[in-house]
Amino acid sequence: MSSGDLKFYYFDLQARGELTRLILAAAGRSYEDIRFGFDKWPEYKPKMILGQAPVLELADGTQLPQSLTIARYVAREAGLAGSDNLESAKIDAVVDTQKDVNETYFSKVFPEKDETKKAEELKKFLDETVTKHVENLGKLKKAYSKDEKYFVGDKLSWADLFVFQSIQALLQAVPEVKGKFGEQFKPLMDAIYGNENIKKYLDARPQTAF
Ligand SMILES: N[C@@H](CCC(=O)N[C@@H](CS)C(=O)NCC(=O)O)C(=O)O
Repeated sequence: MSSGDLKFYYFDLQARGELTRLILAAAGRSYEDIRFGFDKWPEYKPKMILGQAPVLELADGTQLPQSLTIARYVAREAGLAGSDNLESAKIDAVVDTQKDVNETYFSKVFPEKDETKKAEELKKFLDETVTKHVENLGKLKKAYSKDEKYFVGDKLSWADLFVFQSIQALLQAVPEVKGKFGEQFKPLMDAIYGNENIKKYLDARPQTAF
């Protein structure tokens, strides 16, 4: 990726933007991190290709929407998306597996207004969805990597960063998740926190509600 200007537009939140920021940080890629509050969104919305954020804008003005499309693009450019087509597919499988769980939480549990129903959904999410998910991630990792840290092959990929970010976000939203992930992801978490570029970004990033 050239060092020409790259602009990343998103709310001043982690949410759907943080994965791309983490990939760019891991790659040591400079870019303009354009963050806005909800009050400024009416100014930005008409400038975004689909009226939504995040958007990555390339030096020639091309806009890419869709958080995972953007993340996959920057990961490919940064060499964090696998060394061949099969490795890329394995990485996508981990990403899509994690995405399913994130969507279950953010579409079923998080928006529920009724306290009783919310408690039921949360219990089901923790006991069934997360338990199964941890098992599934373990299966993928065992099949795709011999390394104790990474999901695919023996180097960091954007799948690792997605699982890392998703666990962090889930922990922030549902602290009870902590016990569910157990120790099996500790080597990955340690490797990510131990990555100098990522650590620098994590230490300096703005603190946001989610
Ligand atoms: N599938 C899209 C969803 C994008 C999306 O829903 N963005 C929200 C913020 S997280 C947004 O732009 N909301 C404001 C609006 O639609 O006006 C993605 O993953 O990027």
